[in-house]
Amino acid sequence: PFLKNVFAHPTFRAAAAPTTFVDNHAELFEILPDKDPERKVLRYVAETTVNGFPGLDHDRPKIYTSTHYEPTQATTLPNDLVTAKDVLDAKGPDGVVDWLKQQDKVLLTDTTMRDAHQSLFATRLRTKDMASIAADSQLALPNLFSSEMWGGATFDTAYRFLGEDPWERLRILRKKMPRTLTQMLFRGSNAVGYQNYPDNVLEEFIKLSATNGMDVFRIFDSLNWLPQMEKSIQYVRDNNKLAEVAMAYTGDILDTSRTKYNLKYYTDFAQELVAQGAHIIAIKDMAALLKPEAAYQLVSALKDKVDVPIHLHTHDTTGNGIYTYARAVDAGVDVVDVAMSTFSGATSQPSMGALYYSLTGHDRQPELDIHAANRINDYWAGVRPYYRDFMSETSGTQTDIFEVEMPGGQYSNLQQQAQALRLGDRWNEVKKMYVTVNKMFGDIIKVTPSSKVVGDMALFMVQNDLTPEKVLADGQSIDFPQSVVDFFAGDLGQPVGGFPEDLQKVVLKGRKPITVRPGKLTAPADFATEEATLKEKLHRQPTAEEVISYILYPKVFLDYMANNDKFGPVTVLDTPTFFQGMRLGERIDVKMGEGQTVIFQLEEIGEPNVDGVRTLYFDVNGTPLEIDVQDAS
Ligand code: 3PY
Ligand code: ZN
Repeated sequence: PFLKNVFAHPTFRAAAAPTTFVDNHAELFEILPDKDPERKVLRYVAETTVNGFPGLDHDRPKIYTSTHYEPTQATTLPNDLVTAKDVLDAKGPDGVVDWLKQQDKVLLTDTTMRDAHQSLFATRLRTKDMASIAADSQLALPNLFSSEMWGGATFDTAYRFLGEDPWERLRILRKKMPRTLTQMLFRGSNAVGYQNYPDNVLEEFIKLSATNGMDVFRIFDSLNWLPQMEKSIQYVRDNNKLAEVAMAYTGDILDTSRTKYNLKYYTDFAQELVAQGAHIIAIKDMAALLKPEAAYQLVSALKDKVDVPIHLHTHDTTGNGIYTYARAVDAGVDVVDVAMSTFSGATSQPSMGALYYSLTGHDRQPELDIHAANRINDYWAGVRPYYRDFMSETSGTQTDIFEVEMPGGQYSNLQQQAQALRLGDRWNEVKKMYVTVNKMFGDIIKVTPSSKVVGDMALFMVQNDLTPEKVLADGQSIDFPQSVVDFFAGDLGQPVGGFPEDLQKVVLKGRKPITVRPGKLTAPADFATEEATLKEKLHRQPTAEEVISYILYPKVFLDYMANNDKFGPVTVLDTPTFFQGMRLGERIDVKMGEGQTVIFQLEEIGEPNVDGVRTLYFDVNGTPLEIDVQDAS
């Protein structure tokens, strides 16, 4: 096997093996270890069994779902059915816009596979658990407008925490739901990241997303600054896909004392977005601040002022979700975002079933086979417990968010950051400080990544016992968090009404802020060079998707590749095993490929030797196999 490894090595094959070749490639001496995928996956299982999944308590009991799930009976969609995806494929994005305008009932977007798990359990939902239900979901819910299943934080999280290729997820789901519109959240010039990217990176990313199967791009900017969205809108249109452009909702249009983000602000903004090429306008209520009457007024005003469909997105954090949707439906909203009941509520979206039932007797009640939806929900109810370790401790309704204005997705994250800084018991202070910081910053839109800037500053001020007065007085000698400096330098764009100048001065300490679109000043990415660099690192020709992922997230991507090399296709493992490893005596079936099931049985876990190495004894399809693992405890 050693010689086989040597001969297979690209450098050796290129007949360029220098005398240091063997020194530099110690991995070739790993003869038995882990050359075939199933050995690699077994190594992952062994390591997770001994040392647990990073950040998780691995002594928790391993649970498997016991929920009964009844697959959808039908195997094909009705002949006379025309789905939104059919319309897009036949008539393009303008065809979908016309089709939407002809619908009398409110349509639904199912966010279960993106925002719901991003908001409830830190974006950890695995592709395997989505793929198992995707085809059945399409059969059960053919009248959906779309399924939001990609983008936002799912992209980096897949690589970072799940050992998964997000592009593969997109392709798998696309294939299983060929007649459902796929939808993603796209952070404008920040793409699926937290910083500004060059225009040609946005262009390439959108093109690849479209060719891999994305239909609807919900584009937003974290400061509602149109210049940060112009390019993305154009690129989506260039690919003949739907540019759904979002206005992030903040403040309260019903509060006449708050004049910055009032009804006129939103209707003017919507008109600008339509002029810029938006096919659909989304109202993105990420912090659940849109009260029912405000929804009624806002949707009515938008229906009056713009001639494109309106798609409403909210979270249920503040508990007003269903009522807000019901009033938006009264006002003629075209589409609303809901999640499968078991993935709904609190920081997630309102429940699909609850909305359906609440609109009983309403002439715009969505077209939905509620029993079929409930069957799909049974599946998700079985999946949810696998992710309990990632659920936020905070559950239920939080009406204080009406004042704090913190997005659903940020709440648990910031709380964890506070705990890491030993500020866990000062969480209420952090929340109050979040409000204070927002005021100091001039009342800005708070959504990824601007919400992160406010959160970073709030933590920093609580940690250092700072007040707004102290910050202004002593600012010249304060070393502010990097995200705060970048924000005031204009790297995220310009906030509504501009920056507060006195604070900007102390934060920047003489650095000159930019006032133009950051992408205007950013050099384009050099794809050929990036590709060559990556080729060298991977010892093979990278795909276009790998190159763009490397450009967006160089370290995250390379770490993923290294892990993938070591542990193989861990996506084949069931979720409890992926997070918990195996228990002594346990037996699992691992489907390595079509018709290729391997059975792992854990026979014995050896005591650690003097170096802390344990030997795990497995039986793999009847053959004994030992794996040594360094016990890190
Ligand atoms: C994201 O950017 O990921 C969000 O969900 C913002 O609301
Ligand atoms: Zn959201």
